[in-house]
Amino acid sequence: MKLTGVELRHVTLPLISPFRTSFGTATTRDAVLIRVETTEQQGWGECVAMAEPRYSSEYASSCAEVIRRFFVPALAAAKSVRADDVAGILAVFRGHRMAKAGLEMALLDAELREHGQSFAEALGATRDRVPSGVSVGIMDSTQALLDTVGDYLEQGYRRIKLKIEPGWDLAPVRAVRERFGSEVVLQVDANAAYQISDAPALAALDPYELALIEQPLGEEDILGHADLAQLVQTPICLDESITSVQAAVDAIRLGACQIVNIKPGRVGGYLEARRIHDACLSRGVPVWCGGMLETGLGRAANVALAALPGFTLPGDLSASDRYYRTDITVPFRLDDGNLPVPGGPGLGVTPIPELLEEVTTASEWIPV
Ligand code: OSB
Ligand code: MG
Repeated sequence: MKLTGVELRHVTLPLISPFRTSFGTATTRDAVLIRVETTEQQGWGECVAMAEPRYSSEYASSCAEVIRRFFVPALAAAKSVRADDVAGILAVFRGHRMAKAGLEMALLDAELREHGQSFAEALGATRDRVPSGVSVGIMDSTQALLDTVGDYLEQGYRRIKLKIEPGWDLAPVRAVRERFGSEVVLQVDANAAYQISDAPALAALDPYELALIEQPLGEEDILGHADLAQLVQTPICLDESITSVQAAVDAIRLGACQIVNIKPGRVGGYLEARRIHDACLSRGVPVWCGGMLETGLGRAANVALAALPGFTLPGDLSASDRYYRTDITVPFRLDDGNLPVPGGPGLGVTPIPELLEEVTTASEWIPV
């Protein structure tokens, strides 16, 4: 297929409730959506970078800039481009993985629609539904946290993840365990808020039988995580540190993680995400699908990815109403704690024009 134009849409969706992590508080989801037009089809992508460079160095408007200025001209120069070629063509540009991932996703959607194949089929999914986990932000009080967690458990979520930071770790974990019991699958995510000298505070979580501790230390601190893994019993899982299949293989070999969070945006796309899945599966390392508060577009692709056989732990894939009163696609709903894997061509969902219009703050057309 030949790329004939790209539309970038900046959207702002109000969150149902503020989402507080160790790196900041979000009350809205500001994202860049990407629509590609090819000679045969159109396709949608979602860039997962957030409004500010706190979780990652990329941020929404940096992605729009690098796509407009460098990526679209590079792809336009190719006579014909398949989704499989995108990463190779863009490899001359360093980094900017979230921007690359969003653009590749849109081209993959267009290509699969052309061939009548779903994301799930193309990626190698082996299931038609995936268990749904929920990520719970830092709260002002333990009572507020218990109310929130209780509500999610009642809705059927299969796994609870608590955001933690120094000073909000032992107390919330203990309170949730005491209130809801040991059967609840429980894990924590620090978003790089700790130092190796905090090992005793993290080891204090050992008695609570957490499934994992996600990204306790800095993004680049691979050896620190390997050292920490010797000091705590809870398995270490990496998120921010895993930027490629190479990074994943190295971290595993160095003993820095026992579990891997795969986020397609963070690693440069769904095709690299699948390679990480394959590498982890062959090494016996469990993986799960991370989330970035995606709209229905990114969620559709994530659910398809999470249906691959190596995704043996519930992902950060919640129903649309955990995030948004009104999603831009047909909303994803929990069914007995699972989300259905879309079966239609491409993503299997598209933005509903009126709903998309309502949340669009700016749009630009990049002709090629
Ligand atoms: O670290 O996993 C993270 C959201 C935004 C940025 C980083 C993270 C998260 C989440 C939410 O934990 C996951 C979700 O439900 O989409
Ligand atoms: Mg995380």
